[in-house]
Amino acid sequence: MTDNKKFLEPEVSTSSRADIESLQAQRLADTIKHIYEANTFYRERIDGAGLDPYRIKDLKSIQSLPFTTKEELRKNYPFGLFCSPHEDIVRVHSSSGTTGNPTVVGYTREDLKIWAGVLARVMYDCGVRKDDVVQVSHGFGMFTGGFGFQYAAEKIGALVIPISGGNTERQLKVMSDFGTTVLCCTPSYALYMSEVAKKVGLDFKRLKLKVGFFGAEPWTEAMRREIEDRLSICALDSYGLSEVIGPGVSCECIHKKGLHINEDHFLVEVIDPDTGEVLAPGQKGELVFTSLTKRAMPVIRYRTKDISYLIEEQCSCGKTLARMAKPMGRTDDMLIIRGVNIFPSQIEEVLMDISDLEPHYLIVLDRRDYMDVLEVWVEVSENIFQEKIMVLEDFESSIEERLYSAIGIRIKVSLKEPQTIARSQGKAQRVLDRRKKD
Ligand code: DLL
Repeated sequence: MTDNKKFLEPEVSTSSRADIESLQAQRLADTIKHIYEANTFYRERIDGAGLDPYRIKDLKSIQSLPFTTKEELRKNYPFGLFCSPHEDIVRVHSSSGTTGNPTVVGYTREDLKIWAGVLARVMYDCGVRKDDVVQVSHGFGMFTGGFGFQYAAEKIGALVIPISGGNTERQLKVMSDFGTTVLCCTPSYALYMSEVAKKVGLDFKRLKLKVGFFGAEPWTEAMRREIEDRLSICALDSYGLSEVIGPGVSCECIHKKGLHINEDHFLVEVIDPDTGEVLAPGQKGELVFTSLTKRAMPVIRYRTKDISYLIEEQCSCGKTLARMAKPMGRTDDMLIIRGVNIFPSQIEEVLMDISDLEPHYLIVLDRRDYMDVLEVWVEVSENIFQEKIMVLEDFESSIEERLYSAIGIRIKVSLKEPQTIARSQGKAQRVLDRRKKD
């Protein structure tokens, strides 16, 4: 691996649409044949769809297969959808679901290499090299964040610090003493780090940090500005999910104009979440992925519940791989209040643009008189907290107006003292649902 290339694998990253699609079609055919021969669940599905698994010629044939849902993965817990013999599987991870059985994913040795490869590719293409010091502050364990970035950065040859999440003061000391140049964690944890840094008197401008790969949860452009400003870093969005492989499915380049999808390994579709209809580029809908090279646990038309759209125009970085817009949230996080659909990210975008508010908020859902009510708790900064009650009440009303004009419904805002809303060291919990199940 030479270190002066622009892209790690330019032959893939800059290939023509025709070439990438022909590679995808060939890999799709291999995947369908593999799962047909290896797993009864898939054999029945393929037979049920009337598809000949030995005659998959083009990408369109995928559309005759049904979608796969998280519920189906759960039903086949833990190893029911594995398509490689037990002795070939060397690792399992699982999703961070909080209800029911988690979804378990398996990897062969080759799958692990692919995973490290796709994530190394996007990191390298953003400038990560052998002489970098990569601090992995994602959790290590069943969550894919920690190990994913660990192996990818090692593949590049960088020095990796597998510090995991938590113990923030130690994170900062390590960052400063070891000369960390690349940070990998959730965006909410990055913000929390900036807060602790302020408390201990650490100035990020004096550190060597240059780029951060932030992901595992939705975050807005306003949050990016906040992180870049506070950490003095180029903040990039990295996306993935354990069912598909983990982090490394897609990632922004330094132009920050959408996340390049590693299309040679993952086939993407965007569908209307209600009808299942496949949507055209530019149309917003649910992301659906089919893995093209994984062996232990391939996924076919996996419904992610993540909302985004595809971007067709070529990126100025020179990569030709398709891009997806920054995911705006999950269909199951969408709130429907008085008939209006709201994503927490829309509220975040408004709040983060208002000075004198801290980037810590909680959306509280309640039910009063059989009606759902939404309230937003948000912290004010120290300087305004000292103000008189009347000033704070006026401030609340002005935020309510801003939310109303951006979202179209009245949302009550409740200002909170600094440091009172729970901080996250992993995925942030943005919604507190207090409605009684009735
Ligand atoms: O969160 C994998 C990951 C780790 C991605 C580290 C990036 C960095 P899961 O725990 O299976 O895997 O959760 C997957 O998290 O369906 C999205 O809803 C959400 N998610 C992941 N990345 C992003 C992102 C990892 N960049 C679920 N923006 C996904 C918005 C994201 N949501």
